[in-house]
Amino acid sequence: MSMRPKIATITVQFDLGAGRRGASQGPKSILQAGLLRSIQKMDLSIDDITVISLGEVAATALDVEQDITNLNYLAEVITINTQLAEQVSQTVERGEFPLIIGGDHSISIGTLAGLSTRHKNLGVIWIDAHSDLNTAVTSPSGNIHGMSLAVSLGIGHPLLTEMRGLQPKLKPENIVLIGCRSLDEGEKKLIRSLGIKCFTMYDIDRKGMAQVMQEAIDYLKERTDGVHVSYDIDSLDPNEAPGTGTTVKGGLQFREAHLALEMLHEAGIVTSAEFVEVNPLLDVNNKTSQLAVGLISSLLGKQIL
Ligand code: HAR
Ligand code: MN
Ligand code: MN
Ligand code: MN
Repeated sequence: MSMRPKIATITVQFDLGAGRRGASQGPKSILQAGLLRSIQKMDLSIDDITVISLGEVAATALDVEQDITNLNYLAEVITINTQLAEQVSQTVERGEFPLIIGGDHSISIGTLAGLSTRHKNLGVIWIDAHSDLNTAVTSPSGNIHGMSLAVSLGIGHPLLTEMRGLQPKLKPENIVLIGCRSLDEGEKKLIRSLGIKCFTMYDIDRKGMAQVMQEAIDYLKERTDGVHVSYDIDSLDPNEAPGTGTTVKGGLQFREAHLALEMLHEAGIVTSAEFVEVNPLLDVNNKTSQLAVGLISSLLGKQIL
């Protein structure tokens, strides 16, 4: 964020993309853990918070069949993401920095659809234990939070992929996955066939986070017109982030997670970000919400000294 634009926080109270309830309460919990105070300490200017929820909108009013095979809560996912895409699009048109707080990871569908109105060559750093590259055909669960990256590539149900236009929102060569350690067979095939750049936990162990991030930054810098950071809190080890719905052992350590975001800040390439999958109902002493506040702050430029 070299020009330090105004930050527009968009909270999304939604968890029907996930297999268990609770991530809809992530935004409230992260705000209670002191997000705004932490941002204000950094002398950044922030806009009013926009709150998005299903609220009174009857998802069933949508002309979507309720029992499409293996796409759980499809109508609700479409409803929330259509609203989010509109808000994100307005934010970037105002020249502000969208900071989206989820909610489960299905909200990336709306975020990326909204960003695509401004960025024709958007880069994405997807930090996650998973790759979220499933379709209704390959998904073991039918939960749409495991499909959002595929949808943004134009792969999936047309009601999802065609949100705000027919074009795919992303190019596979503009994506970097970081922290993967739980990939389904269909996802592995897609990563290989599309040539998506992927730094698994093995690569992080082998090279160290600093080198992985430097490679990711160098790779995206030369080919994109902006970089979105999509941060799934389950990228961290469950010992650090117990408050999330699909924990996977062997994840990022506290300092590795911070270092990645500190380096992204320093690189000055990030134009938007989202933090997802904090589930306060599963948390221990608010640990995961506090962690999220710290991580967001690192990305926005908080320094130790
Ligand atoms: N790959 C599994 C599925 O599609 C699990 C995905 C789960 N969770 C997430 N996404 N939090 O990153 O169901
Ligand atoms: Mn995810
Ligand atoms: Mn995940
Ligand atoms: Mn700075």
